[in-house]
Amino acid sequence: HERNATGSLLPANGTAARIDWIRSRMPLYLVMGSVNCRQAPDQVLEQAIAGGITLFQYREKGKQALCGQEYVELARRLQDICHKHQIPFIVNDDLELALELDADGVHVGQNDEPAEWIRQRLGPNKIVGVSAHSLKEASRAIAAGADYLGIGPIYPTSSKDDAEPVRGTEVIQQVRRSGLTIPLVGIGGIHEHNAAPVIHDGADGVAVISAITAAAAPAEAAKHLKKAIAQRL
Ligand code: 3NM
Repeated sequence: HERNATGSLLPANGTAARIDWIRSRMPLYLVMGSVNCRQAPDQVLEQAIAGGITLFQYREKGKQALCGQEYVELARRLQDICHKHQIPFIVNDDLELALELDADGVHVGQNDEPAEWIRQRLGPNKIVGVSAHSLKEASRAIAAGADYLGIGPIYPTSSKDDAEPVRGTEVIQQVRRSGLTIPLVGIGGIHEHNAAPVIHDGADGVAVISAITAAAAPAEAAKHLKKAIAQRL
């Protein structure tokens, strides 16, 4: 196995091959930190990979979030698991950690460091993801060099304290209707029984926290989500 799941494999910026590659990673995107897990995060991630997730984001946020050395150590362990299975490892909102670990990319929200800056610091060989909650934010993120968008919250979520108002798939539809073809996932309250409309309305995949991390059997939960999505792709 290659140590870096993407790195040299990621096609050059602006090419159709790169966009296809990123899109192929969108179907089932697990976002997770220790706070979200009922079992050891390492085990949840292993099971989620066994169940078929295609991309992973380390998002260590919330009151009980790890910090300092523990935060970095968990990141390293989860990155190792991702590498072992060739799943790209994305870091949420922490450029310095991503650089230190040589992560595959960074995901930022609207209140985090600007995407232009993230792209400039990471260079062209890494993945930059941006959360967008409107067509305007989506267009700006694309201009800033985003490789993919996370659009949400699609449904009510209890995994993010400062979530924006629920918009259903409206913003995804607006983005697609305006002709933007950038790879994108829907996020927020998505589970196996409500994932299909998200894909139907234009997303390339779904990003989930609790549907997998809070499941009694994360591998089964991931498998069922994968199935619900595949029926629509
Ligand atoms: N971002 P769950 S919603 C991390 O709307 C995150 O941008 C959102 O968790 C956004 O799958 C969200 O448990 C939480 O609802 C997703």
